[in-house]
Amino acid sequence: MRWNQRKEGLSDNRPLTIIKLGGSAITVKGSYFALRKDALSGISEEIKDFFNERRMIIVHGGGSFGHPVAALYSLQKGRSSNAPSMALSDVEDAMARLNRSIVEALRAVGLPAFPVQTAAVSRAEEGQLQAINSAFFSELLSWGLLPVCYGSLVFDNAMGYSIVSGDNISVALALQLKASSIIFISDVDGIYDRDPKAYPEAKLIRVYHALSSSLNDDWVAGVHDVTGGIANKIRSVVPAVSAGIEVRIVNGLKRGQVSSALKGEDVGTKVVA
Ligand code: ATP
Ligand code: IP8
Repeated sequence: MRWNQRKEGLSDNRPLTIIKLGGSAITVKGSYFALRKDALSGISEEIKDFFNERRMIIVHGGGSFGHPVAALYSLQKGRSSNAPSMALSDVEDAMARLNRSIVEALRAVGLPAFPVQTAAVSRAEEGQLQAINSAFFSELLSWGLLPVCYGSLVFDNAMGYSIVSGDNISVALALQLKASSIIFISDVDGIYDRDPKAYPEAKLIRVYHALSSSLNDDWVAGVHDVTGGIANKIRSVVPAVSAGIEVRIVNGLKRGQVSSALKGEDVGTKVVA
């Protein structure tokens, strides 16, 4: 059997948007296994309104499901963490549970969500995503499905395994499948000049120049975050904005922001090269 699949299905020229459902928006980070059900339902409703006019792939983060488990065993260090095999099972189980809740929320509003186990379709090298079977996602899209994958433990040619962020998976899929846009949904309005939670006077940056702005060391990852938080998000989008893909970061806790981003309106932070 070859991976390069099918000839059947719909031919579809609608633009493709990758939506990264941030763990900060759909779970309570800093807690354990705490889902924000209302936010998830609201975002699902907003996504539904645009499903006819564009193709979409959902990628979600770890939030209070994957991150605390990965952090407990230092799974981001790969085999040098000496973690028991049960820890690898635990982190996949945590992410699969979150994935199920998201798939249920999307299906509840009538969206044909289709879960994809990231580890089964991807490979890493030194902690970086090295390959992802984008042809599989294409095939799902051609059947009118809404693929839902996630940041995950991925088997790694150098480290044995590592943790790959949903941010990096979003960008890799966007580049390979020639997406027109990526929308990152988090729990704040976009990129600020400093962490808005720690500094209430922080200013929102409406247009962030990813190539010329220097990353601030204060933009630390939150408790339990093993993939580098907002700083990794900014680093990971550089290849996407350089390729002309529209990238926006919006607040999933404010109703209407996801819709605005899907309409192409000026909301949150636009990241440019
Ligand atoms: P996950 O990795 O679980 O999917 P996420 O993608 O939603 O999470 P985080 O990696 O947690 O997002 O990054 C968002 C968080 O980054 C916000 O909750 C915010 O408090 C924090 N943060 C720190 N510095 C900044 C900054 N300069 N601008 C915006 N947010 C910042
Ligand atoms: O939250 C990490 O993905 P992210 C997923 O998108 C795990 O960085 C397993 C912690």
